Amino acid sequence: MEILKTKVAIIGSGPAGLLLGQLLYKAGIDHILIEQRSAEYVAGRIRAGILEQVSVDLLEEAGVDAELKVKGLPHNGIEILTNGEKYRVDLTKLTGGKQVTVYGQTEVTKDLMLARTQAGLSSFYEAHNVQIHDFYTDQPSVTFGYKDQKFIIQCDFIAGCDGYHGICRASVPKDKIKTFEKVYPFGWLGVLADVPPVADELIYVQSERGFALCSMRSNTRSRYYLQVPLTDKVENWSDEQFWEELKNRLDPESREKLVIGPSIEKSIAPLRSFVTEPMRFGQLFLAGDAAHIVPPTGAKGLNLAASDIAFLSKALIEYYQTGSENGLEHYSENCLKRVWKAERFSWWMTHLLHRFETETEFEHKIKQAELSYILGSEAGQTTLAENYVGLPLQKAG
Ligand code: RFL
Ligand code: PHB
Repeated sequence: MEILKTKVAIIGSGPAGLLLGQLLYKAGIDHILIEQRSAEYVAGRIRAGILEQVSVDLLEEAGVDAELKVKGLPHNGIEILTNGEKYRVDLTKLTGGKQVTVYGQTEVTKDLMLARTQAGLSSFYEAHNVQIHDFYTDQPSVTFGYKDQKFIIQCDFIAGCDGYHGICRASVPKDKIKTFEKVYPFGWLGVLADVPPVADELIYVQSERGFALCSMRSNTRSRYYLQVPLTDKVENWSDEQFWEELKNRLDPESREKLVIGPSIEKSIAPLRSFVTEPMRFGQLFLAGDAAHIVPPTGAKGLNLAASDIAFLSKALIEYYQTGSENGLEHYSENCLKRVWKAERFSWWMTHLLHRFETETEFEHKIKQAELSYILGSEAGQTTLAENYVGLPLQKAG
């Protein structure tokens, strides 16, 4: 067994783990990253597409925003289509100048992985049997297999950035953790295609046939989603069927403008709301999807991972630079305040824009009235816009 020593062991090489690694590196704090998948697999995953300003600022602070500055598309508004009518929510006007940036999670991941390679930072991809130990003591450790060798990392802290299915949250004793969950009775069928987007801005579609979303990755690459029953299988959806159904959910103008083409990726993602309390367990800190999941309707998943890392990186840097544990002690509280607000917003957008099989005609009418109120009132639109561009990071301590 080879013994390694470091300050922070980071489990998981998604956006949360990579960003934490980069920020610690910038601050001169030694760390090791352990990932169970291959680097190619991690870099190839197609997921989120919208960055809040808070996330863009953090990527700038981490020194990995060169590509983002060139290729990111600033968006000042979104459109919502309901009852055959399109409404524009002017995000920038309603929030005193804020905007969001279209830049794929795939690109964020690639930029961070490249920076890591260039800095020669220590990473173990394709690690197997990753286990964490003794995190309620001041001598936590991580064990894993890599190639034919066994490793133990002795560290001060473990950052659990290993996503919803990871081992970090699962290693916490049941009596020390509380989880909150809501599973939705439908999923999103997503298609990525090299065709120009149907419109300059994202269109969120509420229709009698179910929700749809027209998004993009660039001016030549589109990302579209359809609400589908959980029982649907991706292999039973041909490209033709996908485009046909998307057209059925759009307004005549967009239907006319839609450019279709072969899919380069197609997948179904289930929708879930999930929160873990607390997010700190001794020397183990959970961040990102390891601690919480949101349905993608509010575009918050990746952004929440980034804001957790903003709190965690600052707390660790403060600890190593001054010896103060203030940030570490308030980590859970600081994150969870923002997490619950993003959970509420994502749940509300999901509830408002999707068709639920179980909803009564009365509930359906009430939802239509709520959407009509929100879109018809500046106060209503401001609520939506403020949450969509991202709430400020507020610190408790
Ligand atoms: P990630 O990206 O899931 O990364 C976790 C990493 O940990 C690794 N791992 C382990 N490593 C070592 N040992 C173990 N035992 C391990 N177990 C797991 C995994 O291989 C992985 O590399 O979590 P992170 O960093 O917290 O980032 C969060 C975001 O990825 C996530 O919130 C968003 O992508 C969610 N999400 C979406 N969010 C949006 O805002 N808009 C979207 O359109 C959107 N689409 C999606 C999504 C998530 C999806 N998942 C999780 C299935 C579509 C999908 C399909
Ligand atoms: C995406 O482009 O993948 C995307 C955009 C906005 C969302 C969800 C996903 O709300």
